[in-house]
Amino acid sequence: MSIGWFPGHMASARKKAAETLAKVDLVVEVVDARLPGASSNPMIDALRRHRQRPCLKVLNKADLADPQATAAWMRALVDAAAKGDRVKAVALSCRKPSDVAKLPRLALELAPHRDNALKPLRLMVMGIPNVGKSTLINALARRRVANVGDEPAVTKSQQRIDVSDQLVLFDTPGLLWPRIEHPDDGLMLAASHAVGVNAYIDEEVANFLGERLAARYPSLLRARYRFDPAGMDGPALIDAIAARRGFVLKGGVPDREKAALALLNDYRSGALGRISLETPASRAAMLAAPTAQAAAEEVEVDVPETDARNSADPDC
Ligand SMILES: Nc1nc2c(ncn2[C@@H]2O[C@H](COP(=O)(O)OP(=O)(O)OP(=O)(O)O)[C@@H](O)[C@H]2O)c(=O)[nH]1
Ligand SMILES: [Mg+2]
Repeated sequence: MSIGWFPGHMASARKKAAETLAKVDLVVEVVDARLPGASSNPMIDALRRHRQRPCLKVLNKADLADPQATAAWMRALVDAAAKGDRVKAVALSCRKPSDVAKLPRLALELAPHRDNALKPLRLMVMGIPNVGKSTLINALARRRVANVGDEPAVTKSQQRIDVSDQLVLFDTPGLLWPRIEHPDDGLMLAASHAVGVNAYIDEEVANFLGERLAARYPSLLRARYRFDPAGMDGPALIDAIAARRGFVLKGGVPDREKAALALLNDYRSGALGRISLETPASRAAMLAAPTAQAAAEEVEVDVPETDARNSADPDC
């Protein structure tokens, strides 16, 4: 299953963001610390590179992520920054004011010419949906200036907030991109509630999530649901959750839909514990493996090449 979600308001938001980029000093790209690779939007990267704007990457919701995985991501991002990419990274939780307080100083390091009242630092907060952009804006402004909510696409239009003489912020609508290349990226994004609910089927996303959790975090599953997930694939895990929770339809059939939603909600809210869906190593392995579509295209290309070889002069 390939998940995609690029509704009309995102196309307009992309256009508006491209215009506003000309008027800001840097992009604060908020990503989800539980999936920093999958939640990094290549379209945002292309927009800010086009305008040659530096980027402060915020791995937000670090309170929900596996601290070891976050440390590995930070090492990888620091290495990338050392290659002169004008990108800095920080892992934090917008729910912790002391974490957010570090941000303006880090941003100033990327735009040192904007450190006086005549030239306020202008930050454009961008990122995928539901990752905490507006929460970050409110925390930086220290008052409620933007709507927040635990669903994708709460912010539908861009908003400028003049926090002080020194700081101007732009809140922007969450952006995905028109074609998510790797199916696992779409599944990780949907599992983490960054995708509109009509763009995927809960059960399919929960099958993927369940399988990944059974492989990487069996003890968290055991602690939450009180059964041993060893050797279970996604569907078996969903069935076991349904049985354990008594989610049963008429005729004793497991209510897989309800169990799937319970698993998704338990992951999203942190009730299962601190979980990361990818590490730099797992991402590198995923990117190295051909996607099903690339494999299909390769087969299509191979056929005429073989034909051409067969019909060529055998002496050549
Ligand atoms: N646990 C945790 N939850 C967070 C954090 N930051 C934000 N949230 C929650 O994430 C949800 C989405 O927050 P928003 O600030 O509305 O996200 P957004 O990126 O502006 O979303 P859109 O406007 O829909 O693109 C809300 O329920 C927030 O309370 C964090 O650091 N940790
Ligand atoms: Mg928002």
